[in-house]
Amino acid sequence: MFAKLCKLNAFFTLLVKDVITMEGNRPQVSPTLATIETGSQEPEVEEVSSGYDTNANKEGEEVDEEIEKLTAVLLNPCDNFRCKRGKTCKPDTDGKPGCVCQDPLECPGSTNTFEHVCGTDNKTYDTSCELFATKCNLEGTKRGYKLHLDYTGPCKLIPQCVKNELVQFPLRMRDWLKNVLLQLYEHDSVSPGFLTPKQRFRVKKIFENERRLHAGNHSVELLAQDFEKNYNMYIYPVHWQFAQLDKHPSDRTLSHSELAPLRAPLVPMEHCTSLFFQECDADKDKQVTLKEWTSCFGIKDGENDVDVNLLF
Ligand SMILES: *[C@@H]1O[C@H](CO)[C@@H](O)[C@H](O)[C@H]1NC(C)=O
Ligand SMILES: *[C@@H]1O[C@H](CO)[C@@H](O)[C@H](O)[C@H]1NC(C)=O
Ligand SMILES: [Ca+2]
Repeated sequence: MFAKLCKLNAFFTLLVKDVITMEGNRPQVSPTLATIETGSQEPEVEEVSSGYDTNANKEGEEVDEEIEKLTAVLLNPCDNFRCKRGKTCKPDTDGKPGCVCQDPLECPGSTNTFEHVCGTDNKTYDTSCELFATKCNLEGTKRGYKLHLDYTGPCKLIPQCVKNELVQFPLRMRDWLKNVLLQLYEHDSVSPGFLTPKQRFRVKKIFENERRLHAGNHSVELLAQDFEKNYNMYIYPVHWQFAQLDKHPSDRTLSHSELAPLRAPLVPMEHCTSLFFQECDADKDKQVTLKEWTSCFGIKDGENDVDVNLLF
């Protein structure tokens, strides 16, 4: 029972929008899927942010360029004006830019099936653009309120997750997080930029540890054994993943939309994903705190192993 674990998050946009997939607990970087817009990656800005630098002493040429830019803005007030997903910019009668719901029919069509998404209404949308545009147009209705992106790919029958499988899920995921970091470390050694110096320092210790379990298709028993034996190696990877997701905002809790980049590509491949994240929110407040997260992965709080200083 070693289905693929697939992950995609903000961090991996560094890998030129690659996806890290995982077969038999061995992560592989594959340049196949385009980033899937789950919505949480981008702050929901509605303000103009064209960033004119008014202080600088500009040379003539630059001034010309600025004037050209300003003229363009006057002609098309929607240039550089960003709207949140599902909306599009439209100038009002005074020519001021504003955001209105996008017509789902105006979304660019999908170029391959990877771009399809399944909504919480169990309906397949051609692209995430179509889903969010649909949601926007339903604003104020119950159906609109309940519509979210459930997972990437077309809707399909997701088998129920049974207790025994649910127990195995964090074991494999924990091992996989460690392997993803180790792989980033190796990429970073060839061309720096995949890890920050602080991250690199942490992962180096795991990488150089002779006793570590190497990536492979390991049995659940071996994974459990290794967790007991090499417990310390798993602490940072679990914190690292939390920090990668906790960015909108960085408040040490994960909302549904912050979890989405990890959850959405994983659900169609790992049928226990949804239940796992549901159960992870122990107090059912729809937010996964650092304590809840680490506890889901077996990190012990009692011995100061849950450490906010490891969130980088
Ligand atoms: C992993 O090993 C199990 C048996 O130990 C086997 O059934 C499964 O097909 C293997 N998966 C991969 C991806 O090699
Ligand atoms: C969701 O849609 C898929 C594909 O149409 C179907 O196989 C599945 O049974 C549906 N799931 C639910 C819970 O209705
Ligand atoms: Ca957060």
